[in-house]
Amino acid sequence: MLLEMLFIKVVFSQDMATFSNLYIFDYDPDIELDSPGSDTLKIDLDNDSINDVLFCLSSSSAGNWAYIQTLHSDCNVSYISYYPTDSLSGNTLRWHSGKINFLGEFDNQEKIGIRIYKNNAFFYGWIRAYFVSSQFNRNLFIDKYAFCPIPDYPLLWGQTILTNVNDIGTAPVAWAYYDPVVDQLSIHAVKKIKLAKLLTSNGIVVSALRNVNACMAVFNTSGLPAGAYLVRLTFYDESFYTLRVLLE
Ligand SMILES: [Ca+2]
Ligand SMILES: [Ca+2]
Repeated sequence: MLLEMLFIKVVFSQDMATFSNLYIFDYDPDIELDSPGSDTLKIDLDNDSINDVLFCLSSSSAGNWAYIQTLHSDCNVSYISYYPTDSLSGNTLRWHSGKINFLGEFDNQEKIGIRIYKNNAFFYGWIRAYFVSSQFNRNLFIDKYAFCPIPDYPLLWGQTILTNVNDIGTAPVAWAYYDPVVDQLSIHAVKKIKLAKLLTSNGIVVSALRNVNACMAVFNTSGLPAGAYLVRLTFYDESFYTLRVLLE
């Protein structure tokens, strides 16, 4: 189960990267770590194919300890417990590297800030983790994370999903990737697609994929003239989303 989730996550988040100024990834269901030593979760926040942090548990006589570990020297973590209103780029936070344990706040939630240094700038992101009591122990859950690819942006922890503070745009519901070499237009969405229609800019349906039941739908574009097209998505909650795509 966990392996399957991780696989989905990796494929999904890599595709998420290119089309937004704030990437948000919300695990559904949340990732649960409950086995010290064997259960781990690696996250590549900035989507550059280099994992940035790892979550794991380690057992002790007092129960499981939860750890977050930075996986390279340009990544730091901070706990936001004491300065909840300051931005991640503010100077009140202490940034750590290596393997650091965390306990959760009073509500069993841990607000984790992430800072990545590259191209002579800092980039910020955040992770929400929490604990749930299980028998005599606490299991760790990773709920969601976000990353802002704008250098030095004063991102708030929890922006935008948890606080609804939304001054730099939300993550897209869906996005497209067109590969002219294999004549494929892939549509990726944050929730399962029920129906995907490819339409000309005049609204004429060129192709329709029904009962997709996945977060990705792939159109074969061979033989289609170059130009602007629309992709109309219907989800299982009956909401719609329309994307404009260019085929060359
Ligand atoms: Ca990375
Ligand atoms: Ca979640």
